[in-house]
Amino acid sequence: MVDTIASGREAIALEERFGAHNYHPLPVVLTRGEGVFLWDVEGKRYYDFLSAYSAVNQGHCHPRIINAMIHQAKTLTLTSRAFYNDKLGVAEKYVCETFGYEKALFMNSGAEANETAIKLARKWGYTKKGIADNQAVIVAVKQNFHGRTTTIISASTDPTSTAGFGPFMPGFEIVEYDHVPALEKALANPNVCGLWIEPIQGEAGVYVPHEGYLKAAEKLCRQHNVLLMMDEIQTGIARTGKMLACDHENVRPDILILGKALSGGALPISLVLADDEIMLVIKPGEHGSTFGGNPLAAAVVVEALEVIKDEKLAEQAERLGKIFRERMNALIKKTNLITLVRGKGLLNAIVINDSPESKTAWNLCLKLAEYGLLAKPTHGNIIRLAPPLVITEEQVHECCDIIEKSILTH
Ligand code: IF1
Repeated sequence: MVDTIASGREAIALEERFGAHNYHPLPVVLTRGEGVFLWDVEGKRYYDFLSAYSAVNQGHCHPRIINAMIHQAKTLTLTSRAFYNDKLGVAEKYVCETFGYEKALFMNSGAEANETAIKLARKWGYTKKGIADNQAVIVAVKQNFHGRTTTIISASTDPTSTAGFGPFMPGFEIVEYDHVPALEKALANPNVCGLWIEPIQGEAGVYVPHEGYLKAAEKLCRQHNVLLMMDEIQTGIARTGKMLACDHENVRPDILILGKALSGGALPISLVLADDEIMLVIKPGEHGSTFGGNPLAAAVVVEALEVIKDEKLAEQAERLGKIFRERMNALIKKTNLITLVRGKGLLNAIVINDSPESKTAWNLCLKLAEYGLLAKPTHGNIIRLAPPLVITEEQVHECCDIIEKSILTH
């Protein structure tokens, strides 16, 4: 077993000395999670208001998910796709029926699922839409976040994601998000095979587009024979108050991209869903990954989604999200430190009334941690507030009290 550390300070020192410095974590060293709670090595309990960026929607270490994982882990964890196994087909059927698609392709990280979607859209563009070889264009939007691989950041407009990592992959056109005329223009290009968007931009600071934007995007995609590639990795799996954020506008993506809470945080699972006309453009041996669709992930994903359904976590997120935003809007009236709260379901963020370069949001998160609530700023002055969906109404109020106390004593 891995050595246990003597103190939080030692854990931080070990990461400083032996780990890449690719993150700037809050100075909290966690050792246990259960439901909405996390405990640090000194035994202090916190409400988790990040949920590992919406990967633990079902709550930390959900017993049903962990038991399914333990059972399968003792039986068979990995066969590779060189052979069949008795779990993958069952999971593929389950997710196709859950989300209403004909075919499923399991990968591991969200970035890999987005890379898969890019390859599907391009190959569909060449073989079905008749785009000339290597001329396919995918339209993406400003302030997107789809992952960290070099092809994905080729479509990024965020210098912290792109600086120093060029040269970049061609074949992406970037337009304004939440701007229908920009789509009308860009999608008219006959070389466009896909429109690649998030239904709510998480990393951009929980930016919710105007009502009707997603529906307009879907309509324009149909009109111009362009595939709607929807990245629901952070917004999906009940987080915004529906199973998918697209469900708020009854939009059906041509390519649905999922990750994170597919496993409830137990292990990396990502998934691409599409109908035969799209998914079957990839032939045997043209795409995959060692762990993609492994039997352990197959067993876990079914149980993790069953938990979402059985515990009605989408309905819970819808109801408690409204209560949360009401409380935050009431708080805004008492302080000038917060300019607005925005979000859907239990994916929300508050915008701090200071420049993104200031330390105000960071210091506020330190104060929140002191009072027992963990959150982290995104893009300087925005704090994402997204607890596991198993939180109770009483706990939402307790957390709003903590946020209020932190703001009013700041
Ligand atoms: C980090 C951000 C959030 C995602 C969407 C794809 C991916 C993500 C909509 C890639 C991943 C994570 C990555 C993590 C922090 C977090 C994040 F701040 F990076 F942008 F949530 F907003 N599409 N988001 O949100 O999935 O490959 O990570 O499994 O990289 O710091 P992944």
